[in-house]
Amino acid sequence: MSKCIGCGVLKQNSDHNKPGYVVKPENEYCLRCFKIKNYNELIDQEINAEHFISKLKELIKLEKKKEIEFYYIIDIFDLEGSRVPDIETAIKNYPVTIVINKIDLLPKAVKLAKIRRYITELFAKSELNNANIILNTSFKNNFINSLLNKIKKSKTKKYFIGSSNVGKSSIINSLLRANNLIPQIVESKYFNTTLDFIQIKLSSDDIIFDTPGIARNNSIANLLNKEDWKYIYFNKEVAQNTFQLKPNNTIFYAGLAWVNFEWENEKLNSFHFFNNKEIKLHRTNTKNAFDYYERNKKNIISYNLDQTINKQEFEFTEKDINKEFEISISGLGWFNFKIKNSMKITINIPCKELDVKTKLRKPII
Ligand SMILES: Nc1nc2c(ncn2[C@@H]2O[C@H](COP(=O)(O)OP(=O)(O)OP(=O)(O)O)[C@@H](O)[C@H]2O)c(=O)[nH]1
Ligand SMILES: [Mg+2]
Repeated sequence: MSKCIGCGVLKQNSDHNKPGYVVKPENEYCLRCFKIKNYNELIDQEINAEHFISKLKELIKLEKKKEIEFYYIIDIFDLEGSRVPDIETAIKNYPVTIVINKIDLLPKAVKLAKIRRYITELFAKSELNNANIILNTSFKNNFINSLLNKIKKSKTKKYFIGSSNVGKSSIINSLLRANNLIPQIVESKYFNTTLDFIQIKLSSDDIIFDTPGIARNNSIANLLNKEDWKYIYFNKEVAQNTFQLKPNNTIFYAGLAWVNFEWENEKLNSFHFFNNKEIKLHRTNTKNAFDYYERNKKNIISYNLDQTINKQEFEFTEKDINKEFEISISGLGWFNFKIKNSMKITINIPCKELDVKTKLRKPII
């Protein structure tokens, strides 16, 4: 039997619990893809990250160096959480284009040249310091057309790789549309939508491959019911909220996580939050934070809540005073601020096991 055109996995009709199950052999989409496409319903199918990376390494060995290129896709809303160090190491000696996707989520006023400089600086210190960098969104024709032109310039086989949900399949479907072909790959807000390599012919000599993404194990998405992943993977520009905080104030992300702020004097300080506007922010006093969480946890969107509060603390030294920084939380967005004397910021996430990725960085915007 052939492969499912939605996720790339080999079709079979003997076991409906295994990937690729089709009710009738002539169906183009497997049952799982059919359900995602038509009912937005997921049958979980984990991808083994190690298996994918070893497959990628094997493939690299087989292909001639001049004949392949990698398009490494990253989600701008989860810049750190969507990078995959093992992939970066595997492809570093090949031509690589880093595609910073979902830039439609950034505030319209942001200058793209500034974002490009930021990303260039970020990767200059990495193994991919020779890569091309392009900014992209799957939803805007001008970006997709310029990506299409770039792809058509060389006749190499192009592999779209990266972690799950960065938008690999969405970009390829948009490229198909821009080339007057029919989009066919399944896209969704769930991790591991694409299950195997899918070969796509944009023309007889423009061949691209969609590949399975590696699930983001460090994203706060993992604390939510799958139906609630719309809070993490969304299509509207991020909201910007500024709070004038006093020391010992706390900001809640809809009860999903909260951030405590402390510093030395009683002066107010500004904190600018960038997040999905569907996740409401709430200010309270730190001494009331746990009570607030206890009172509200029934009404909030996470399911894996725990009495154990995972805390990540950020403290700053004197040399950083008055410098601007920001902290990103994988899946939630980021907030920026100016460092003050004895400032301490604590991120609280109610979970025992999940290690949500947070990062102190220079402000991106
Ligand atoms: N805002 C925004 N969302 C996007 C963009 N591209 C894709 N998405 C959304 O991101 C989610 C994942 O998209 P997919 O195309 O399925 O991602 P993928 O990288 O193929 O994921 P896997 O197959 O699991 O590896 C979906 O909810 C898409 O609608 C984009 O440019 N901007
Ligand atoms: Mg995909």
